[in-house]
Amino acid sequence: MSAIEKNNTTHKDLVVGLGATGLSIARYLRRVGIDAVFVDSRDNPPGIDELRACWPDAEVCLGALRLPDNVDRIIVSPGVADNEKILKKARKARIEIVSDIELFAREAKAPFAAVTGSNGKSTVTTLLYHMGRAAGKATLAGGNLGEPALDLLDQPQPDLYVLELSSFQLQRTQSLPAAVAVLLNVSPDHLDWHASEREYRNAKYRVYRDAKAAVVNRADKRAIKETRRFERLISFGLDAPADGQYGLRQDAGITYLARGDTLLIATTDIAMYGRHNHANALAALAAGELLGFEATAMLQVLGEFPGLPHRMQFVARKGSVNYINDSKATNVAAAVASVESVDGMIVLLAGGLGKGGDFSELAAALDNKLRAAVLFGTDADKIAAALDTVMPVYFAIDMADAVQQAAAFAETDDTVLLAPACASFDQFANYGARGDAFRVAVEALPR
Ligand code: UMA
Ligand code: ADP
Repeated sequence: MSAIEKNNTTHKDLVVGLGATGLSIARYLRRVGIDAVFVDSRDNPPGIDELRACWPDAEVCLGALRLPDNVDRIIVSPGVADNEKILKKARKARIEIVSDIELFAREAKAPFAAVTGSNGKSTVTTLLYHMGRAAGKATLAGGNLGEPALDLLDQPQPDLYVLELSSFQLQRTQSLPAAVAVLLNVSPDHLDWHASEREYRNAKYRVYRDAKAAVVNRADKRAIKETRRFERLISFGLDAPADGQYGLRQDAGITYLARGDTLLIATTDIAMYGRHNHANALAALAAGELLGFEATAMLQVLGEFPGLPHRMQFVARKGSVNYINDSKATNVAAAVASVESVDGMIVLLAGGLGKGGDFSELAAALDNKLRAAVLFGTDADKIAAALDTVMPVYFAIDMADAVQQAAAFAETDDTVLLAPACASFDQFANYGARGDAFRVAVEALPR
């Protein structure tokens, strides 16, 4: 029985959103015996059938976000922006507003690592998951990665949780006593949700607030400031590392991941592709050290883990041209990292929902590297306005059209790179569906 139920039998929560998070909140409240009412602005939200199955008499209000009377606390799904009227009203009425992550942090009985950043979160979270297991610890991973955090609490208690956290989740989390907090990088994103870039950045830095140890990116001055209080702090970066820190070192023309002066693994022996993944590997090694993982176990994972699908994933070589799927490059900084990871000329496929991003940085990264750009989706024009200073751009009606045009522009040994710099929701269910459409279109090309 939960503390709330013991002390106050009339306590009622309002759950906003009936997607993956809303459902996990429903399952959690059911487990601990707290009453709740559910709202979603959609008439037919994705989780409605499952809610009815697990909580048949649940009170549900669909089609608009109305604030019912007599709710004591609001648990909000991450996709619901802070400027929604319902949340403004609740703040005025001084009703507590929390994320599922806040509830997780209050309930979790095992230590957890918290991983955030604008890009690389899923990769580092998954690396830490595999490293934890290779080091002999029962490890569970979830959060923004896919499996909602509260669902992890319904599984046998592990030695360690690894949570991927988005800025949306962090913004509504007041207490987060992570065993280790990792902030990978901060670049503008989600400016359609956050009130300002400053608010977005502040949400990211919250990851450090109550943590016991921290991993910091040496290139981020503000992050360095935010982590001054930590006694247990390790930095990572793509420069040469000082004693006890992680970075890159050269030896006899070979680049290595290194800890201080010690060479750990040649970058060519890492199974993941791309320079940004060297940064991700270094951050994971630093976090793993703070979590007590053995170096040999962590290095074995780096030699074997090929990266997640839709992140710099090699699809095929057709007609002497390489096709790479980086559909998860959903913001400008991620697409810049993909472009910088490719040697040689690129035919870029990009477009979708730009979320207020500044595409001029993409143009700068593509200078002297762009054979052609084929653009699609809602913000294709905005990207075109930035890129046509670099090369002429072309427009496609769908992914099959985009891939066919790209194949015609590409020359021997070029790379056709899907790195959209945008979210996918205008044309696809998600970035995975967009990457799958790319793969299918590439497979349909002649050999
Ligand atoms: N929505 C409505 N009306 C509502 C509630 C939601 O229209 O009343 C819309 C939202 O605007 C959004 C969509 O429904 O477009 C999904 O929102 P949600 O909060 O219900 O999302 P969940 O299904 O719970 O999934 C969320 C994360 N999604 C978001 O933050 C948008 C998932 O991350 C995460 O895996 C899941 O919780 C479990 O923790 C996905 C994501 O895109 C991968 N995250 C963003 C990113 O990585 O950039 C932050
Ligand atoms: P996230 O979960 O933060 O979206 P992912 O690990 O899924 O991060 O990677 C998403 C995309 O971000 C990749 O496909 C790549 O384009 C880019 N990326 C990954 N790691 C980094 C990094 N450390 N710095 C910059 N870009 C990165």
